[in-house]
Amino acid sequence: MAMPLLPPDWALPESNVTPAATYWSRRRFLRVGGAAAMAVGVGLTGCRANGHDTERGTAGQGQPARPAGPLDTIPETPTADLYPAAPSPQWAASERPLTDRTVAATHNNFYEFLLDKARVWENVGPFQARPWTVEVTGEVERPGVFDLDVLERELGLEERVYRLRCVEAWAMTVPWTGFPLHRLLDRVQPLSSGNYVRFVSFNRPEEAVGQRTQPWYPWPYYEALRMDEARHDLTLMVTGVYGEPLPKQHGAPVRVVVPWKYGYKSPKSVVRIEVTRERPPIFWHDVTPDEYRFYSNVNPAVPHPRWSQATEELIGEERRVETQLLNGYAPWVGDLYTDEILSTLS
Ligand SMILES: Nc1nc2c(c(=O)[nH]1)N[C@H]1C(S)=C(S)[C@@H](COP(=O)(O)O)O[C@H]1N2
Ligand SMILES: [Mo]
Repeated sequence: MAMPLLPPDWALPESNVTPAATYWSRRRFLRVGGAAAMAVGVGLTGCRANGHDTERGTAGQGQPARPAGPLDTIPETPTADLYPAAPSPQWAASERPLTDRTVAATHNNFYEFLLDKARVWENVGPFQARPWTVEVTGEVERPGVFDLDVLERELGLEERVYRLRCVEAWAMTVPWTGFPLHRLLDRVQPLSSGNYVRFVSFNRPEEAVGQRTQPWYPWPYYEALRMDEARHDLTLMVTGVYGEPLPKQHGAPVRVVVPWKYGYKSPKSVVRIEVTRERPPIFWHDVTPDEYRFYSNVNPAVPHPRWSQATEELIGEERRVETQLLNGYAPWVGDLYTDEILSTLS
C-alpha cells in the first residue's frame, strides 16, 4: 500500500492516534454533507476506526463466516452455466501475460470493505451479491429495473482480456466476462438530453464493514462517464473473471470496467445507472478534489500530485513497465479527447 488513493489515518503512526486526533485528521474529508458528517460521530463511538476491522467474531450475529480462501467468495448464481463465455476475437489476449488469478483476487481496492488490499476477500462474506437488480433511470425513453440474471442471458456474455491500471501505479491483466454497456443503454434508449451516465454502487453498511467503520466517505460509491465514453464498445459491464462469475472482492455481481481510465473509474457492485443531462460528481473527486478529476485517463505524462505515473508495477511479477497513454487503448479511444484533456490532470 505504498501509494494509496489518499492518506487515510492508517498511514499515520496509527497506534497512538487518539479519537480526537483521528477526528481532526478526518475533517478535511467532511465535504460530503450533513448525513455523512453526523455519521462520523457514530464511527468514533461505535467502531474501531482504523480500517482494519474484519468480520471475525461476528458470526454470532447471523453473518456468514470468513471465507475459507480468496476464491471461495464467488456467489452462487443461476447463470453459472454461462461461464466460461466465448472469448471475444478482438480482445482474446494482451501482449502482457495474465495476472495470476489468486494474486488478482488478493489485491483489491474495495473501500466498502477494507483498505488493506490483501485482505478485502476476508471481509466480503456477509455481502449478499444475489439476487441482484440494476435500475436504469434518468434521461431515457424506457427506464426499468433489470434482473441481472436476465441481462446476462439476453445481452450476450463474452470474455475480454484487458489491462487494468490503478491510479496507485500498479497494473494487472485479467480476462473479464461481461457485455458491452451500450447493449444495456440500447434497451433503455437514452434521450438526446442524455449527456452523461452515472453509476451508483450498493449502500449496505450492515453487509460491508468498511461502510460502517469509515462513515466519513460519502457512500455509496459513485462514478460517471460521458455518454460517448459509456457507449464505446470497450466499456464493459463485467459479471465474471477468469472464466467464472465474479468473486465478491472484484465487485460481484456486476461492475463496470473502463480499461483506458484509472481503476477507480470502474465502479464495483453497481445497483443503479442514471443517464443525466449535467456532468455528475464522482466519489474520489469529492473526497480529494486536487488529486482526482472527472476524466482520469491513464497518462504517463501527467503525474499524480504526489507521485509519477510514468511507470507501473505488474502485480505478481515484481517488475515495472512503462505506462502507456490511455493504458494502450489510444488507437481505439484517443479520438474521444482533446489535447487539453490529454495533457492536464483532468
Ligand atoms: N464500489 C467501488 N468500486 C471500486 C472501488 C471501490 O473502492 N469501491 N475501487 C476502485 C479501484 S481504485 C480499483 S483499482 C478497482 C480495482 O478492481 P479489482 O479489485 O477488481 O482489481 O476497482 C475500482 N472500483
Ligand atoms: Mo485504483
